[in-house]
Parts: sequence; structure tokens; C-alpha cells
Amino acid sequence: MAKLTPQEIEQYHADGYVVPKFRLSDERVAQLRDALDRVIESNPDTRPERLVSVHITGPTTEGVTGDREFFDLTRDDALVDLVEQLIGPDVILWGCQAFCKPPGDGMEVPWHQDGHYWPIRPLATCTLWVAIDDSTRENGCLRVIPGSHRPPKLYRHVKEDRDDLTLNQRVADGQFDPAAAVDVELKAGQMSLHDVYLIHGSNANRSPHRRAGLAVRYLPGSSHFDRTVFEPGNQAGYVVDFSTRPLWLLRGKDRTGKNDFRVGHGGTEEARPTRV
Ligand SMILES: O=C(O)CCC(=O)C(=O)O
Repeated sequence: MAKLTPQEIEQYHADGYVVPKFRLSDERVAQLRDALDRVIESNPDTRPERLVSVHITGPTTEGVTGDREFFDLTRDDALVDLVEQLIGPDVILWGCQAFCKPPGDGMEVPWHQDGHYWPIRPLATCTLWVAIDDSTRENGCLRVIPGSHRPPKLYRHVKEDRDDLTLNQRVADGQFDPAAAVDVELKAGQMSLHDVYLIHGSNANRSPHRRAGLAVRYLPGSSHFDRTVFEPGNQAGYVVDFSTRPLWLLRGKDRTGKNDFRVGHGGTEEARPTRV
């Protein structure tokens, strides 16, 4: 089992995020880079910061063609081990997005809480963010406000339809101190994990170096992925369709009895739920 140290677990709960010692091998990172290149090539009309559901290879209503390499990563035992130690033994995979900021004009991700965008009740998710490239201050690494996930509440967000933002809703001014931000700098293959209530974002990439990361989303079996909460649409600034999103029960049980593991599974091997 890939183990987090007690200090790492404590930091996740205290600060809302952690960078574990565990990391991917250089070989695996090279495979992820190749997969990302394939996905970018197959989706020429999608900004590379907005590659939703890249773990799904078949056609989806979200319009992005993904890659098997990402699907395999989302279910990698070592990664799920890390997540299990933070959210408990019942682990459901529900999302995977590549945030790839090209050099020069890579788009900003405004300060936000993920929970604001997601149909999960009660709200819970651990995001595992894997660095595919080195992610630095210079090329727009993830930035977090430590402790902003406590108390667990959603702050008011305002809508900003700017072409240079990856997401279009941000935490309204005056509710937190941006000076408290921590840059989560990672070498390729390193990863961070963050809580659904954590305020986070990232700056534009004006550097000559690409910054790509993969955000994999896992919810505990005590929460319901309620597909009726949001209509399919572009409320994030680009098309997201939770009504057809497949779920995979990777470990344990669905304690709510309400999660539907049939939706969105097209009958291919990778689309089949592991356990129902
Ligand atoms: O990759 C980034 O810069 C932002 C990622 C993010 O907002 C997320 O994973 O929830």
C-alpha cells in the first residue's frame, strides 16, 4: 500500500491540501506526456486547459476524446491508496480533467472552491493533482489558501465571462486574504491532494514552459453524485455534462445507495463499473 505519513494526513485535514512524498516514476510521466499529446491532437477545438473527462476514451456528451493511459492512472492502486487514507475505504472515481497551460498564453484559473461547481451531496471530494510537467511559480502552478476549507462552507462566487479564464466563477472579493496564498510547486511526477472546500486557483502562464497537470476526482461512498442538481451546459465556462458522467466504485461500498453506476457506461471494458 502507498502510505501517507501521519504528518501528511494531518496536514491534509488541517490545511486542506498536502504534497505527499509519493511520486510517479519518470517512465510513467513520459507515458502521461505522450497521452496528453494524443489528447491535444484529437481535440483541436478545445483549449488544453479545458480537457474534461480525459479518462473516457469513447464519445461523450462533453465533446472531449480521452485516452486509456489516463483511465489507467485514475484506477492505479497506489493513487487510490493515498486517497483512501484521506476519505475512507469507500472510494468512487467521478472525474478527471487535464489542465494544460501552453507556454506564453496559458490561462489563469481564478480563485474558486470546487464544491461550487459540483453536484455532490453532501459535498465531498478529494482531488489528486498530478504534475505532468514541472509546475512552478513561473509557469502558473496551483496556488492554495491553507485552511480555507474550514469551516466547510461555500463562499459567494461571482461570474466573470472572460476569454482568458479557465473557469468563469470566482470567489467574490473580500472573503479571504489572497496574500495568504501558497504556491504548490511540483516536479513532474509529484502530486498534491486537495479538499473540495479549499480555495485555490492558478496564475496565467506567460513563461516559455508548458504547465500540464491532471486533476483526478474521488468522492467517498457516503456522498451522492446527484445528476439532477445542474443542467448540462457551460456554467463552468465550457461544456460540462454531469447527467452522463460515469462513476466507478473503486473500493468499498456506496453507502448512500443512491449512486448510479450504470449511467454513462458505454459497454466497453474501460467504461464498465468495477463493482455495482
Ligand atoms: O490546474 C490548475 O491550475 C487548477 C486546478 C483546479 O482548479 C482543480 O484541480 O480543481
